[in-house]
Amino acid sequence: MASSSWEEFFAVHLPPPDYEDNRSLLKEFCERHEQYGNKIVLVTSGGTTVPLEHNTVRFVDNFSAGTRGSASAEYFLEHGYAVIFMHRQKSLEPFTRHFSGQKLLDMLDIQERGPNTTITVKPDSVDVLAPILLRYKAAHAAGAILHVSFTTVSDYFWLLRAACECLAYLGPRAMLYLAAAVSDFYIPKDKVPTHKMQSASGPPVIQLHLVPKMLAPLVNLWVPTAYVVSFKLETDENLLIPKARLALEKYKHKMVVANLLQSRHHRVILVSPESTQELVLTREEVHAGVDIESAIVAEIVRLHSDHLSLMGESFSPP
Ligand code: PAZ
Repeated sequence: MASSSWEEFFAVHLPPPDYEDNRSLLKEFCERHEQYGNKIVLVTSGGTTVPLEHNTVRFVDNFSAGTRGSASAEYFLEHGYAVIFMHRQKSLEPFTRHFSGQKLLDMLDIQERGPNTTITVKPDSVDVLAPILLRYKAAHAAGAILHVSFTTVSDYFWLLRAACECLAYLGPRAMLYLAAAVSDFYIPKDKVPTHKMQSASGPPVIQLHLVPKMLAPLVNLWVPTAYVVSFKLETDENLLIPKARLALEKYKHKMVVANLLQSRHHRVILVSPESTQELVLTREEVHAGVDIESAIVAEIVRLHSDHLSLMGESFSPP
């Protein structure tokens, strides 16, 4: 499998159609919060696709639903961060994640009385809906959250770099929390057919190439003073910590949140150059619907705050 450099990747793959609009939104959001002296976290969430055709009918996808990212975004807001929520289109989003499927409709009652139809929240659902609605309204009224979305792995990288360009001005007050499941493989643009693949042409031979490791330019060039947290997913426990440590040594960022596919919603390990800390939910907590993201975010916020105290006023914008 061949691999290209990150520069080559950006030279070959065009930005997505909504790129300039998103860049303006990111710029406005970062400038506003920078002025107020706020901390901003970029939360990436959900999985990227690898299209098999330019007019895409089929694509390679991954399992991620955006549970981790959408829950984490809510906890960062609670800790006073402004949040750029960069997510896979149609994956879970903060606040609405609580009402997926038919849940919201099941909370409502409808009365049809002639021309006057009224819709109300069922009395026993008010206690569930009210606190979430209040937090949602407060975040939006304060302009504390910006949603931007991607679908393909190439869209993801364009958006990630655009966000980094804006976040660089915040120095260490910017945090990157890279929870999205980003494909390690892709098909170079010139190898992707324009139209839907035809079965009449026989079984297709698809060669995947290695995606360049974007964490290297991100940490060294795009946001060299930001607090960068990456995520590492494995399915083999024996690989998890060694690979998290390898990533830290290679990219020299602040932390890797390591998790296994099978247990990711109740167990993670926070790996930093100095320490390894396991966070595990008890059976009772899982049963009670406690989000492990509450503990992950609380710990990372604490470490970020320690880091900011250490840095003092030493940062000057690029
Ligand atoms: O979206 P989700 O909650 O189902 O899964 C979260 C996750 C496993 C994608 C995330 O915790 C993670 O590990 N992201 C990085 C994956 C990777 O190694 O590329």
